[in-house]
Amino acid sequence: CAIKEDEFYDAIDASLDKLEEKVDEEKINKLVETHLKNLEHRNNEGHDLWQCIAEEGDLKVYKRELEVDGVVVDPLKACHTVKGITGHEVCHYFWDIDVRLDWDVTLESSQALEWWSEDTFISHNIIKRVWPASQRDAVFWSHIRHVDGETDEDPDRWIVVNYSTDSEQIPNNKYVRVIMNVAMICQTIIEPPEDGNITRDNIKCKISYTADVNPGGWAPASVLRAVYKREYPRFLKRFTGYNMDTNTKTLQNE
Ligand code: 6CM
Repeated sequence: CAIKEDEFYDAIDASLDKLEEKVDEEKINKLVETHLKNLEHRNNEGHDLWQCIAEEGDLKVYKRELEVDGVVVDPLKACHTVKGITGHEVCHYFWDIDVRLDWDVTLESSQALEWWSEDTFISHNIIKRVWPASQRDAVFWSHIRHVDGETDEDPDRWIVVNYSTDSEQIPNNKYVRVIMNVAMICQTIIEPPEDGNITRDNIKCKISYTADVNPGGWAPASVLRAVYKREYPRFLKRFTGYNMDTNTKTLQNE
C-alpha cells in the first residue's frame, strides 16, 4: 500500500543520509590526521625543496613550484610565531565565519550555507576578481578541532581544515571554482614566570599554515604567482595582527 511504500523510501533516504554523514566524518578525520602527521615532516623537511618567498621577523612563507596540466598549483606553507595569543584564539579567528571578512581581504563575500555540526560548516566564498582573469569562487567546509599533544610533555594543538566540497545550493557555473585543501595548526607555548602567574607576556603561539590550491580554469602563471607572493604574507601578517587587536585581556581557557 502507498503508506508502506512511503515509509520504505523514507527509510532508504534516512540510511543514505546516515551513510553520507559517516563518509563526511571519516573524510574529516582522515584529513585532520594527515595534516597533523605531515606537520612534523614539513617542519623537518629540507628547506632546499622549498623556495622562501617572504621572511619578516618570525614569519616565513615558502612555496614549491608545481604545475598540473598547465595550471599553477604551487603548494604553499608558512610558519610564524606570535607573542601574546593562544593557539585556540588564532584557530578560532581563522575558523569563525563572522570575522572572516575582517582579515581575509582577498574575499568579496563569505556566506555560511549549512552547519554539519557545531564545529563544521560549509560556506560559499566569492573571491575578488584579479584582472585579467575571471572571477573565482570556492565552496568548502571548515572544521575546527582541539587535539592533545603527542605525549604529556608536548603542547596540545588546535587545527582548522578548510576543504573544498560541492553544494547543490551553489551550482558551479557562475564563477571559476577554486579547489583547495588548507590547514592551520597552532600550539601555545607557555614560559611560566617564577611567580607562577601566567599572563599574555608568558605565552606565544606557533602557527603552521599550508595551502594546496588549484585556481581552476585559466590564469596566467606569472600573474598568479605574483598574486600569491603578495597576498599570502599579507594575509598572515594581517590575520595575526587582527588576532592581536581583538583578543581579550584575559586568557581564554585552553
Ligand atoms: O586561507 C585563507 N583564507 C581562508 C578563509 O577565507 C580560506 C581561503 C579561501 C580561498 C583561497 C583562494 C586562494 C586564491 C585564489 C586564486 C585567485 C586566482 C586569481 C587569478 C589571478 C590571475 O582557506 C587565506 C587565503 C589567502 C590567499 C592569498
